[in-house]
Amino acid sequence: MNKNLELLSSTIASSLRLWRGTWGDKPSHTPEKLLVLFDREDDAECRLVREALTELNFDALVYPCPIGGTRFAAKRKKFAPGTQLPALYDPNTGKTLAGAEKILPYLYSEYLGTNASDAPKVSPLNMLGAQLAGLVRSPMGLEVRESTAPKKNLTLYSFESSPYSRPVRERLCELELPYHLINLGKLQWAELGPAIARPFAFGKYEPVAGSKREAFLKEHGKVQLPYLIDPNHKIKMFESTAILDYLERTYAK
Ligand SMILES: N[C@@H](CCC(=O)N[C@@H](CS)C(=O)NCC(=O)O)C(=O)O
Repeated sequence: MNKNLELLSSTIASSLRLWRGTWGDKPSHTPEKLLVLFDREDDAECRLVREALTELNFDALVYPCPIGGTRFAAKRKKFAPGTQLPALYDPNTGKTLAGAEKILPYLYSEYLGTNASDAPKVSPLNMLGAQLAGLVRSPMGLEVRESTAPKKNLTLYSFESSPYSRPVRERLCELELPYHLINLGKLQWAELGPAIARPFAFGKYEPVAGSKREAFLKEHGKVQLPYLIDPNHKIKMFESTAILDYLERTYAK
């Protein structure tokens, strides 16, 4: 897809969700062990769960399950039997849940200490927005494409509503590439906008002390998403279009 159209439709998708999955400032306690998510990028219920993961500032090991994909079928059987997506396995509690209606209240009550009823709802309105967002991006991130399986998991720094990160997640999904998703949701107004222009950061940008964003800035000298690490080819890269090209060249058949 043309680069500008890609960005426009990804921005429309985020707008249809009213930019849910942007802020990562809920005072949750971080799960000790990484959550495992069986996910389909362009699926409405999966989108609601990924939004919650950003908002709770959680990371996850994502096993993409596009339509027609079979790469993680055995893993699913082990961790999350059944076929419903999204499916979440929480190694901290040993619980497996399938469907946003079960996963969202679980995450909120387990890690935010709120009533399960305070969690985002799988309401008709939320589902409509999530489905329309999917429609705008369809068929990207929906159906499997032939690919080479990586030996080691990739790592992606992203946040759910990021218009630049979405196409990368879609490509990872289509190619069934498992990845450690590190969500760097926004924690303050200074972080709104693209990396090259922070209209609300008056003066020098200072991330919140002790945050994942602070660690990222220390390591890279800037906070810009998406950022991909591929340990299989010793690759670390910024820039969504370069990442998409790299994934295509390296893994698509
Ligand atoms: N040209 C870059 C632009 C990336 C970019 O600006 N990403 C936004 C998120 S959508 C960002 O990093 N914003 C700064 C922040 O979140 O702190 C690309 O295509 O990857």
